[in-house]
Order: sequence, then structure tokens, then C-alpha cells
Amino acid sequence: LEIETALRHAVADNLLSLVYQPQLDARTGTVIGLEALLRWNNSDGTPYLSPLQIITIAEKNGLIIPIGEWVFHTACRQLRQWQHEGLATPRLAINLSAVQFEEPGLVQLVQDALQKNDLSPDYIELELTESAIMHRPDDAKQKLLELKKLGVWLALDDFGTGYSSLSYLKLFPIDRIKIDRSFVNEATTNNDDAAIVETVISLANNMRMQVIAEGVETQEHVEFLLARGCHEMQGYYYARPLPADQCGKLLIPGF
Ligand code: G
Ligand code: G
Ligand code: MN
Ligand code: NA
Repeated sequence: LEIETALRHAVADNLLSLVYQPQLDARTGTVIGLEALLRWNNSDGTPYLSPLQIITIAEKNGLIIPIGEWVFHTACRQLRQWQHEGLATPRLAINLSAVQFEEPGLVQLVQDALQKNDLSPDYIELELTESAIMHRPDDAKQKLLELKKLGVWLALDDFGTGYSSLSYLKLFPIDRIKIDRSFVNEATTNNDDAAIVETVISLANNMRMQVIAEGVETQEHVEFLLARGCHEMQGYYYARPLPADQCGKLLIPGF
């Protein structure tokens, strides 16, 4: 309960922040995306609670709604700010929890954030997990179609770790699969993980979806993925999640 109170204060007092992790095209070294990630740090910069802890608490006490709104507006405002500075901005990926995804106000929230910041929807990607979508698959399909109608991109996060049927890939308008970092991390040392990564890349390519690998940490990971037809990558090998000012330095002029 104390932690709930602390979280309420953190929201009210603007103690939450966002960092941005670059996503690259490994063939060219170009930054093609940024994933916004939530942080709640102590004043010395060390994490107070992890984003997963924050989201878990916030989903129980309803704070997930104001936090989600804050994340969306803050990330969109930052993207617009970079554009005002004359920087070429890539797409911006924003995570949504299951509760956020099922919230009736989601489509309006996305629409408002785009409009307020004068952003084209194709700058925005929503990251959803399999479990968020499969909780109520019929409602999910409707919701995904509504979001697609706005023009944003839809990505499946942590792919391969949830309980779900592959048939939803055929039924739902998913644009991009994010291969979970647990598979990527072991792909060069474990045959089973290698097989899973290869299979997911083939699946995405054959179903005309984009595919990105998370948790790319070594040159070996990069070579393994490139050799199998995955060129979009995110991970410590390229960049950690960065504060906005540092992330802006990676963007090139051209908006
Ligand atoms: O940044 P880090 O790897 O610690 O994030 C851990 C997890 O927390 C991520 O996998 C992501 O799913 C979740 N997360 C991070 N930021 C957000 C956010 O703004 N909203 C939601 N719903 N989840 C987030
Ligand atoms: O679940 P989601 O994909 O949203 O989580 C992204 C999280 O993964 C971020 O919180 C980030 O801190 C973490 N992350 C990003 N790159 C790497 C990496 O190369 N290795 C590891 N172990 N974690 C990473
Ligand atoms: Mn994510
Ligand atoms: Na992930």
C-alpha cells in the first residue's frame, strides 16, 4: 500500500521519465525506430522500481490509465520536439499492457496524442504482447482494426514467450514481430533457440510481416540474424535505452 501511495506521488510530481532505445537496420547502421521505455529513478539515477513492477502495481490500482496517457503524450511530444529541431525522426514504439489495450479510451488517446503533436500516425508503433491480445481474442481483433484505421503500426512484443495460437497472426493486422530477447540471446550457443529464431524469421518473411530481434548483444548475434534474413535489431550491442538528449544526438538532420 505504501508503494501505491509512492506511485501516486510519482505520477503527480512528475518523477517518472522515459528513455528511448534505438532500433537499427544492421545492413546500413541507420536508426529506424526508437522504443520508449518507462523509468522511475531515485534522485541519484538508480532505478527505484523496474517498469514491470510499476506496470504490475499500476494495473491493480488503476494508475495504469494516467501513466499510460503520460507515456503516450510525453513520447509523442518528444518526437515532435526532435522534428522541430530539424532532426529526421524514425518511428516511435510505445508499449501497451493488457489493461491499457482493453481500455475503451485507447483509440481516442492515440488520436489525441497524434493530433496535439501534429504527428503523422506512421511515426507511431504500438507494442502489444501475445497475452494482451489473446485475453479476449474477438474484442482484440476489433480493437486492432480500429487502431490500424488510425494508421499506426502494430508490433507483437516478446514474441514466442506467451501462450497463444499462431492462427492469430493470420487473423489480426500485425505489422511486425519482435523476437524475444531470451531466444536471441542463446541463438548462437543453443540449437533449440537457433531453430526458434530461424523459424520466427521465416514465418514473418513468409507472412509479409516485418521482424525485429531484441536483445542483440554481440557481433555473433548480428551475423546470425543477418544470415537468416532479419536485419532489424535492437539491443545493447547497438545502444542501451537513452535519455532523450543523448538519443537526439543519434538522429540526423533532415525533417
Ligand atoms: O526497460 P525494461 O527492459 O526494463 O522494460 C521491461 C518491460 O517493461 C518491457 O519489456 C516493457 O514491456 C515494459 N515497459 C516498459 N515501459 C513501458 C511502458 O511505458 N508501458 C508499458 N505498458 N510497459 C512498459
Ligand atoms: O519487453 P520489452 O521488449 O518491451 O523490453 C525491452 C527491455 O529490454 C528494455 O527495458 C531494455 O532495458 C531491455 N533490453 C534492451 N536491449 C537489451 C539487451 O541487449 N539485453 C538485455 N538483456 N536487455 C535488453
Ligand atoms: Mn517492448
Ligand atoms: Na521484449
